[in-house]
Amino acid sequence: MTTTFAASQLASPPRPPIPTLERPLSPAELEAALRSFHGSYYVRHPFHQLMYEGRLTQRQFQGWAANRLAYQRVVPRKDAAILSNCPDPGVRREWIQRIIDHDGAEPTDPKGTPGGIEMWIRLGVALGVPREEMEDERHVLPAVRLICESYVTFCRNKPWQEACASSLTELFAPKIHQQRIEAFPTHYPWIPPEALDYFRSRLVQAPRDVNHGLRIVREWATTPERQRKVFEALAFKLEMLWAMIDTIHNAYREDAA
Ligand code: AHQ
Repeated sequence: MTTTFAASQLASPPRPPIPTLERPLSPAELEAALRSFHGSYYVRHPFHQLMYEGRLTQRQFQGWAANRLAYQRVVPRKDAAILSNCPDPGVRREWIQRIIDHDGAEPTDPKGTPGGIEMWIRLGVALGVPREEMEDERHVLPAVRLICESYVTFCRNKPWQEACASSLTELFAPKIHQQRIEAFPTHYPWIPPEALDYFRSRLVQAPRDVNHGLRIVREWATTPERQRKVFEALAFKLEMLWAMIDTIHNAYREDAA
């Protein structure tokens, strides 16, 4: 008996349902509705489950780190796109910190405080990928590059408030960073402790960034139409992250024929 798709285990969670709104939600209701999208966050993806259960191979870790650098490198570019569309100096003054967090305040020097992108490269090196092979992106898969570029295009072309809303997948990110900080020493003793530095930095930066993104969204999205756009922006980014990890998972499967 063939299994219909509907009956089969979905390869990914269903796209979060976009609420149909007869009336505007209050700011608190809007935030709660955004948080209810947690079930579509890629922390639930099989690749991340393998990671937390101690079942990833070094090769899979290396493929993940090398490909995820493409994502880390588009983050400041998408934030710059948001800044270019935002006319509010107060918002820009606060949002620009994200670019500094990723690029670093100074050109990287061995003594300086590295930015997030340099810390991610160091993560890849700690996992055994030569620095040159991280930096030249030779291992980045075409689909990963396209998926990451779609985030820049989204933030370039959408109203800046909707682009800010797409960053709110980080509502769910502290859990994913904490799980890595716990799983790596437990299951992967071969990974040096400095590999966790990036995730520790995000445990501080992500909540601060989420607080700002929520303030923007709660203030701007006061009509059913705008609230629907905010839900759609978060749903886009949830699917973008899921597509990225799907591509990495399938490219480095150990059970692939
Ligand atoms: O390292 C990450 C990061 O700097 C950001 C910025 C933020 C955004 O503006 O979209 N999202 C994000 C995320 C980072 N790390 C991801 C991970 O799994 O390590 C999670 C990701 C996110 O949840 O959007």
